[in-house]
Amino acid sequence: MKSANIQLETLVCPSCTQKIEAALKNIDGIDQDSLKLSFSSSKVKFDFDDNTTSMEAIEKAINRVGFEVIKSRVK
Ligand SMILES: [Cu+2]
Repeated sequence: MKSANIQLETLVCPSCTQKIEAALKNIDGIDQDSLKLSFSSSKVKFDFDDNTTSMEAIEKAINRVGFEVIKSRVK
């Protein structure tokens, strides 16, 4: 398990977080219980299994719903 910390472009309304959350819920390999989105800081945190998915795939899923990833960190 790896833990990811993503800084998104500034989110302008709470429905943005819902869109991103919905996109991340469809990804196998993300530990859904660990998923936390902060509207006020435009950040996403979660744990994921890097044998099942990759940061690249996750970032693409975020891009697909219309948001930019500014920075991501994986530990
Ligand atoms: Cu919005």
